[in-house]
Amino acid sequence: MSNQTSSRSVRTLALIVTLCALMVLLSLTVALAVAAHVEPATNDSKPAASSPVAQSGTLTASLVDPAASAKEKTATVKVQVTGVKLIDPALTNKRPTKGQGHLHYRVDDGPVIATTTTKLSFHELTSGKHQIVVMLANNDHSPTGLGQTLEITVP
Ligand SMILES: [Cu+2]
Repeated sequence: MSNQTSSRSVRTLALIVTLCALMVLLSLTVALAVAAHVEPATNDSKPAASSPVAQSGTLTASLVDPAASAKEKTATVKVQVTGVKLIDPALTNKRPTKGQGHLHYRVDDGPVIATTTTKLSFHELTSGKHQIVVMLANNDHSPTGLGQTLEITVP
């Protein structure tokens, strides 16, 4: 009789452990999904990240007055885009569309700035060499393949 009771409590314990493991797994999945900015399921048949749109157009980026700006620890980037309309991705349901995109700016390993502005200044740059990457992104933030890397050396 005591054997039966202990085997029942072992089974109950195993069940509790299994339930706990499931809960941990579930919350991990949710945390990962949030971390990866996974979109809630929509009517879109294609996942956004795996459907980059090849844009036909040009992107030309240049530094405005680089020598004088560098002395002020500043870099001002001016971008010219042809063939693609710059549009706020929030207005597009993040669906990649040919002829639509926005810009990504990034200094060194800093955060990516996503914007439709074609002129952007970076201040308080540290002394030394910096890389500024400008690229045209699709509505889903995937790269279009158009982009340019600029370099600036702050004294
Ligand atoms: Cu983006």
